Order: sequence, then C-alpha cells, then structure tokens
Amino acid sequence: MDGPLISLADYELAARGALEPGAYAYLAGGAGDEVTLRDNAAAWRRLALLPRMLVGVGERKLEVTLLERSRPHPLLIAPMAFHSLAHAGAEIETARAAAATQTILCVPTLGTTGQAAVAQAVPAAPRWFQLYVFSDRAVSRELVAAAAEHGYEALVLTADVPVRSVRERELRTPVPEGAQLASKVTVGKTAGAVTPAHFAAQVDPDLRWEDVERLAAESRLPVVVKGLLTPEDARLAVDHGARAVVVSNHGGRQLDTVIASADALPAIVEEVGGQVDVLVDGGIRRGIDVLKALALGATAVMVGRPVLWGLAVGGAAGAQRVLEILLAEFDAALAMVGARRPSELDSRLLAPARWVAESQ
Ligand code: LAC
Repeated sequence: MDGPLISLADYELAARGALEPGAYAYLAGGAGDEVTLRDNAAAWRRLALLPRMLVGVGERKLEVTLLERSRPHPLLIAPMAFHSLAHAGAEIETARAAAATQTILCVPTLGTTGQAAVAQAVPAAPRWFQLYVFSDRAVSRELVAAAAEHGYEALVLTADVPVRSVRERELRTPVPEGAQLASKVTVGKTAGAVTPAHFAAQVDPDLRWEDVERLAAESRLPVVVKGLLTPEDARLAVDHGARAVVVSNHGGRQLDTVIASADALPAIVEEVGGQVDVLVDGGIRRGIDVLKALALGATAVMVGRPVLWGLAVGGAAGAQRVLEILLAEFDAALAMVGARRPSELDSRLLAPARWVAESQ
C-alpha cells in the first residue's frame, strides 16, 4: 500500500498485503457466512451522533475507572490467539505497545508466549489473563495460579467457545504447516503439533455457571466473563461472582448471525451496569465507535484484530500506532460531541441513523 497509514482500515489493508495468506485468513476470518463479523462493524455505524456545542472542552481527560482502578483511557487489547501469526515477536511485541500506551493487554491462554514470559519481558504492560478452562482442570488451575504470580490483574474467562465454530476461510487457506503457534506452557499436556482445532478440543464444553462461581471464590483475581449477549446471562454472571462482563460475539468467529455486540450492549447495561463494569468488543474501528460504546453505557472497549494488523505491519511500533490513532480519534470525538470526560457521555448523544450502514 502506498502513502502513510493513517486509519485502522489502512493498517488492515497493509497487513493483508504483508501477511502469509493462511495467517491472514485465520486472523481475519469469521464463522459461517461472516454475517455477524460484518454486522459488528456496521452496527456502530447505524448509530448517528447528536453532538452538543459550546460546552467548553479545552481540558479533556480520557480517564475511566475499571475494576475500581483508574485507567488513562478506555481501551484494552482484546484476547486473541497466536500473535505469532502476525509477527515473530508475538505477544511480547504487543506487550511493548500496551506498555507504551498504558493499554491493558489480555494475554491469551492460546498464546505463543507464555504468560510468565510476557510479564518478564515487558513488566510495564498492564495485563489481564484470558482463560480457557480445559477438560483437564489441573492445567487451568496452573494457568490461574501463574497469572496471579506474574502480575496479571484480572482473569477473563471466555464463555462462548463450548465448541469451536467452522471457519471456512481457515479451511480454504490453512495456517502454514509447522507454524509455531503456542508455547509448551500454554499447551499443557498436549503432545505433538498444536493447531487451533487441537487446542479447542481440549476446552471443556461442559463448563457451567457453578464453575465461574468456584473460580471467582478461589482466585485472588477478579473474574471477568467474556462472550455474553443477553441480559439473562449477564445477570447470571454477576450472581456467580463476576466483577465485570464483556459483551462480545468473539469477533464474529463463533456462532454466525448472533446479534452484533453494539446491539446487545444496551440491554446488558440496563440489567447489570449499575453493579459491575460492562465492556464490549467487536467491530470497533474508529474513535467514534469507542465513543458510542461508552455513550451506550460501556465502561471500556476491547479492540482486537486492528492491533494485530499494526503488529503485522510494524511490530510493537505498528501496534502502538494503531492504538494511538484510535485514542486520538476518540479524544477528538469527545471534544466534538461536547464532552470533557468519558463519564459525561450518555445515550442522549445517540439516535438511530437514517442512512443504511455499509457492512464494512
Ligand atoms: C479463536 C479462538 C481460538 O477465535 O479463540 O481463534
């Protein structure tokens, strides 16, 4: 791609050109016909803004309070498997970008670099640990203990992968054979080649709310349940000890044609927003998308694929730039809707759009 990369869309195009096709297919793809994948992005665009003028927005702060701690801004890096598909430096490069921008990195169970190695390499990266609970619970217990030991501030339990969906892009263009996807630390007792499907086969499809309750009771770290789309499930999460929920459809990678996360968010905020932090991910590609999420009542927002596009194009510096672009756009949007802080955003700023949002 010619010219400077100035938007997240530019980074995606550049990454697409730079990445090995199987790696791009794995990272970019979604489930089924990718209806939800496309609608995640479109749903933010179906919301029109109703900005206020002459508020006096010269002094702005992007600060939010998340899990009772003050954070400089409302962005997190969503948990994503195998950063090595984007860059040989894998999660350590991403952690450098996280440290530089003080963005919480959700280090994945299915990481190329183990959670201890990430923490040791970049101790300044604020970090949460994303947990898959394996049928072999001993492996999961070890992962949880190591997270607490290595400075992770929360556990993000992924709830929406009882089985792994069929991702046709991945079947048509597989990741290169022999790609080193995961470290032994995260593989647990797996022997031999580790493919995404192999990993998923170890995830316990029988996980229940009682397990969430046990985890919340036993772990020193707050438990965040990710992958909920209904107010009923958000209520169950809170009743079983979750300290936050993430409204998410796994980036359109699990059950196709589920509701877009932007559309699922308001009912969940209404149900549990007064009690716990509600986060959201899926299709966030602009600062105005972050703003709309917060106006709908989210405390913070996770951004996924664009960070890996930055990583693919420019390693840690590329991922950092992606986050900085999003933060600069968010800051400008805050000013232009007439708000000085995220806490001043609310749904009076939003109206259903009269245009038809393009899908992507
Ligand atoms: C994915 C799983 C592994 O979406 O989280 O690829």
